Amino acid sequence: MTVQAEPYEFEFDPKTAALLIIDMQRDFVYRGGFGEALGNDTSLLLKAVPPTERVLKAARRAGMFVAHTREGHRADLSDLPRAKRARGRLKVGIGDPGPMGRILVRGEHGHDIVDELRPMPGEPVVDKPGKGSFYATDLDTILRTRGIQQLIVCGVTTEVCVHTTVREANDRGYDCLVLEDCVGSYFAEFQDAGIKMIKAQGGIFGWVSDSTRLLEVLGKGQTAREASSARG
Ligand code: C5J
Repeated sequence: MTVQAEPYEFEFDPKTAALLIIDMQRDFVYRGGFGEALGNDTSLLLKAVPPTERVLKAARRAGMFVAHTREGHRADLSDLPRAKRARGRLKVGIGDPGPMGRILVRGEHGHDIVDELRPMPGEPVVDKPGKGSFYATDLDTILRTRGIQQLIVCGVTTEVCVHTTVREANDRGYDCLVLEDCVGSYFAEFQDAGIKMIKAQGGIFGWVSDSTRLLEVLGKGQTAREASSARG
């Protein structure tokens, strides 16, 4: 399949491409969570959810492998580096009781994935203590075991966990397509710069497209498969 993208078209086979949805967690995305408590405008993240939901449904229909990540820590915070805990001099930070349970602690309501994008059985959920999805996780093993070579990336936030993951993936030999309307930042200027950086210099970290352009080709693939199975 070929998706129109920048800096040039992105070619992928749904059998060896995965949809990777990064950190679409209630605490980052929903009103009343940790992100908002820090003074951020969560609407900039929430607007990435509906297009991501459409892409998720299409990817499932196309039989693509789907994986989700969540940023967070063990309840005893034994995997929370001192530097990460101290950063920001926050009054209420990681591990403290927050509006949706203990902040960024696994098992808490706010740490889990938003209702619209709830993982289905068979879709791995990778818990990560850092910003990158490959650091201190088994994501690379999971992807390589499935023969995945390309990643279609959605999630939050664009310049933090999405960027770190795309850079890590790039160094590990994966081709990444980032869907511009399916990633979000609390800062409009970082969204803009983050997207530009990925596709600069001939696609230094990967490709950029959007949900509309991807859905067009996933939908066509679906139609072709249905027609060929109807023909027997
Ligand atoms: C942040 C993330 N922004 N998922 N996490 O702290 O991007």
